Amino acid sequence: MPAHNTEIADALDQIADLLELEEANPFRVRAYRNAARAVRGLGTEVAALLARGDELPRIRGVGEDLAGKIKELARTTHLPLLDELRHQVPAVALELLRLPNLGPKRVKLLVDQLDIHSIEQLHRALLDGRVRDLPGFGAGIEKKLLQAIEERSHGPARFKLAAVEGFVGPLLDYLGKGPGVGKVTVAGSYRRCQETVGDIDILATAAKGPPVTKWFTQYEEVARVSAAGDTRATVVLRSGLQVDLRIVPEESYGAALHYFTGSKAHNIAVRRMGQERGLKVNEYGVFRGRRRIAGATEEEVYRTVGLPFIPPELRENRGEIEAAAAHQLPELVELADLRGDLHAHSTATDGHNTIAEMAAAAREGGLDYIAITEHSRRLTMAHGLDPERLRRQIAEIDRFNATKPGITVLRGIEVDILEDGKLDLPDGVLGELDLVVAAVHSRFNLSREQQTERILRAMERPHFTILAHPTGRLIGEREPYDVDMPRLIEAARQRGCFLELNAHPDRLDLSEVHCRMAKEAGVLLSVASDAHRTTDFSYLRFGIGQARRGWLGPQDVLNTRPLRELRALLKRTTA
Ligand code: DGT
Ligand code: CA
Ligand code: CA
Repeated sequence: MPAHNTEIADALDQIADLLELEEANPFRVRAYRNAARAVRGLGTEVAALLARGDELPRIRGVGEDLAGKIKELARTTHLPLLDELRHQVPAVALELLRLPNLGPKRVKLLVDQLDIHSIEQLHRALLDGRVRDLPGFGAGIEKKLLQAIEERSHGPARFKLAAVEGFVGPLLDYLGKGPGVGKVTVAGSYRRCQETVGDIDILATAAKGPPVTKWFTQYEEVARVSAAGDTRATVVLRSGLQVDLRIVPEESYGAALHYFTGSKAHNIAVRRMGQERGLKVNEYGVFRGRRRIAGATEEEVYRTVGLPFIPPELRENRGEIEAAAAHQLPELVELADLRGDLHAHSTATDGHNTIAEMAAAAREGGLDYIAITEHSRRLTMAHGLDPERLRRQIAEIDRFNATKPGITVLRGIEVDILEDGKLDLPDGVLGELDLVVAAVHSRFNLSREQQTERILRAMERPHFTILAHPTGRLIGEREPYDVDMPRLIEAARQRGCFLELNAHPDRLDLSEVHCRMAKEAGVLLSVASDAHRTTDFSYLRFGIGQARRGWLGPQDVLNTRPLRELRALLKRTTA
């Protein structure tokens, strides 16, 4: 059975960790790490490439031997080397490596110096204060480890929406071919486009349930069957993702879809609306006494309780029911409304494609303009631009636009907001640009007051246009920095500048709540991909999901504007 790229990459990372624990040659360790990163970033499944008879793309630092191992992993999900290494290291080391901040070096110290043989022992050692005094540890790491161990007992982690997407499509296709299956749809938090999902909920219609649940449990990606009955089943896929399937008759489809889409809070509020009319609403239909009066479609369910259809992204009981009852639901923005993308990188800094390639991909995707916004010099790791290189890029963009490429490339920058709120490039060169996207990339741990002041000061700079990824969070990895968002929004309103809704699936930054706050203040949002390669423009769809959850309509989004209108809005900030 072929492996997914994420599985291959995890295996390569694990080999690197284990080699490092064994104090293997650092170059060998690094080769595995590089290979893992490269495989994770590939746009196509390695297994699919091999199945077509194509070769692996060339990966820097990956020689023939390692490429052979990647292929073997792709084909079989197994590698004798990995099994061998796993036997050589103590079992607890593997578990410890999964905790945050614990790499091979620290794991070795814990095992050798504190004689840790289980997570429980580590927990006790942390509580006793014995860990923080080890070299290379400290109070910060102590706190993070305690937190992680305590969170482990609160059940499995949630999955990012984008990570789940790849599993949903093939599963729906498979179920669609099941015996007697009519409709198949995904419901739950996934349908509501929540940024993370706990599990996948799938609804299928069929006259007879048992053959369908059997078909479901036989899906090749299933690792474990947790429950299988006549009309429902729960499985865990090889990725660790849980999937719940419900099978209902056609006449209950709408009611069941409504029920399993949730959210629970929305369901309860709708049920209450029904009760006020003497109706019972559940997953089988809407009933007056014992008579079913609705249930085949969601529209029907809503209509019987006196409401128009409510889009899934709004179903959180955050005022959507009241708005629907008053016929004041917002018109929600759609992917097709976007005319451009105002945050993208190229090979000049840490992107993987040239400006021409990025522009061609964006045009293919139906966009009329993109802004190239490279990092600034402070980000040396990303090879950030200094004024001289930025001016060269401006000239390059002008030459490119002069070739009439069928899309307009705007001259931008993603300039660093320095610790003191100054921007990382002088006003002179910033004034030569069409827009200045500014972002915090350092000192995430300032106090709320200091962080807010820092950003407010940056917003006051003469050419500041858009605050990129406004809270700096990485979903599941880095908490947002502490900042007074209502104050930033108010400042943006007064200043006439904009906030970004970064659509990268690891970021989705701004949150839906802050999106709605910005909308209410009249501050436009730039829904932007932060593309580092041509395929990344597809991230815009995640940004649109988040925008819809934030009640945004086309008018609330900066980059739904045609180019001419956009230029006028940008001028407000750069002139
Ligand atoms: P998740 O999986 O944690 O990301 O979030 P959901 O919303 O997908 O929740 P899940 O999978 O537990 O249940 C799917 C839907 O089923 C949920 O959105 C609403 C509905 N549901 C589940 N439990 C209840 C309940 O006790 N009452 C009501 N009214 N609805 C429920
Ligand atoms: Ca769910
Ligand atoms: Ca569920």
